[in-house]
Amino acid sequence: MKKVAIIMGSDSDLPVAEKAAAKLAEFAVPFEVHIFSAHRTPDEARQFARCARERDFGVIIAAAGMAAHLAGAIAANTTLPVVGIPLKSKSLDGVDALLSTVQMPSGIPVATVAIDGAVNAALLSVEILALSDETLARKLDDYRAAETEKVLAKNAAAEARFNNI
Ligand code: RP5
Repeated sequence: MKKVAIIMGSDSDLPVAEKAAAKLAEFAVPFEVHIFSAHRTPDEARQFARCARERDFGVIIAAAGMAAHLAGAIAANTTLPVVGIPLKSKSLDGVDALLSTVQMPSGIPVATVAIDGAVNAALLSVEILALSDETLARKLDDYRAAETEKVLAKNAAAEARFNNI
């Protein structure tokens, strides 16, 4: 199976990025974690992106906050799918990173998830890998069914409490 790379701009991004790592581990998808910054270590970020396909990665998740150019800078240097996670910041609540990540020019796509949306970034990566992996596709079906059951159980509890049924 191909690997997923989780790249983040700073170690201060780890609390969110770790949620993507945990979700990938749940699906037994192999991954690597790296801290490369589009601004502070641009050469390392570029080098990683350039070699990612030959190093057997299938998807790159890029998480960054503030003027978040990491996902775009990675995408500029690879044709692997790049999933961008805009991270919440103190001053602008993540809207800065959201706009920096989502507003890519035509030709260099970044699939941007919600602010701090690490779980969806991981799930989207699993879905991409599952295009060529039936076992992974079945795991996704099972996961979705289990999530649905959880919500239905919450609904049943709320109905029992408030609707006298
Ligand atoms: C971004 O700047 C990083 O992705 C991080 O979210 C933000 C702040 O970084 P630190 O100053 O906490 O290292 O590049």
